[in-house]
Amino acid sequence: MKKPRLYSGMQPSADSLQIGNYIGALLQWRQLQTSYDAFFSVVDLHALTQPNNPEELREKTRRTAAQYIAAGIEPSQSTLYVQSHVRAHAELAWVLSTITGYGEAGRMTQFKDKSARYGTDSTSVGLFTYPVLMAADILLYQSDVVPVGDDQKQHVELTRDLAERFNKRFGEAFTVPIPVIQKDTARIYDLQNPTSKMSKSAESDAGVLWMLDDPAKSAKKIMRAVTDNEGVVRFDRENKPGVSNLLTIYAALTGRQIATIEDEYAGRGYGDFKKGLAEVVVAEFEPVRGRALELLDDPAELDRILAANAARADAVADATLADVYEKVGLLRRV
Ligand code: ATP
Ligand code: LTN
Repeated sequence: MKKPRLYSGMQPSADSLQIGNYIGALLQWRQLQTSYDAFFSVVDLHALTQPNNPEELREKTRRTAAQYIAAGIEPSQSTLYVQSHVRAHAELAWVLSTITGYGEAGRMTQFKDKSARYGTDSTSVGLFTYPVLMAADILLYQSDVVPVGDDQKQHVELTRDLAERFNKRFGEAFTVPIPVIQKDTARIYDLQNPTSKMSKSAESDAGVLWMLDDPAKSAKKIMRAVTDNEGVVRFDRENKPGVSNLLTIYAALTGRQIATIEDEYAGRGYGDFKKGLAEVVVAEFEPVRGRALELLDDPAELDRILAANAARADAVADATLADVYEKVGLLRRV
């Protein structure tokens, strides 16, 4: 039986991924890749919507791909590739943009937030059409499911609308995808500011646990994480966001229940608890970091893996694009 298709991706917006990307995305991806025909991309075209140093963007793209593999995405099993290597993304995005309403795109909250923050003159058209490119990513591969964070749900809803609209107007070309929203328990917060989401592009890195950081540095950040004065290791997101966040990380990495961890640390202080967590994090990240650095030591080999996977992606994407071009009435080049 054919496996259902799965599509997801991350922007190469930092040298290292952070533990939220690992727990909230990569751990799920790793698990899902066995039951789905999975496509995972490093969405470098999307990353162009932010200012970048060209050499650094290239490096971040390689590093992000290496971390996917190091975290257990198998490039022989899943199709792990760089978005810009597959020309069809930009081409389908153009066609989809012609059936996207101006107002419809303007209602995307991510765009509204960013344009409100920076002003329309500092907000590019690329940022405006970002969700259309994302729709192209997903639809090119006839994806059935798209695991994403809550913030991307609206973009997948737009993708569904565009797929249905196109199918109705021009004939069946696309599978209508279903968003799979990450569980709340997979959401990780900043260690210094435990009510905001941990993020690769956080302003300060004091509260961010990087996958590629020196383990001693990560341990130190955990020891310095913001907690509270109660001194009891207890999950209470509302009143104890710091401790609750540390418990979430602990539980996600060990597969243990939060209640079991609370019991283990009953009557012991935060120092002990943090030390325990630091050991867990370091033990989890050490092999991942080692493997990622090893891959990055041989960029030519990594580039070969990415090229082979891009060829696989090309085959699927080109078939969809050819069908779309035919359906909308573009003259075929003979
Ligand atoms: P940026 O700051 O560049 O937006 P980010 O670290 O917030 O980056 P994204 O690239 O937006 O991460 O997201 C990649 C994947 O990681 C998504 O599936 C997203 O839901 C997940 N993710 C990101 N941050 C967290 C977090 N703090 N907790 C859980 N999942 C997260
Ligand atoms: N916008 C997403 C990244 C992304 C994506 C996709 C996710 C681009 N294309 C296709 C799933 C499917 C983000 O910022 N996390």
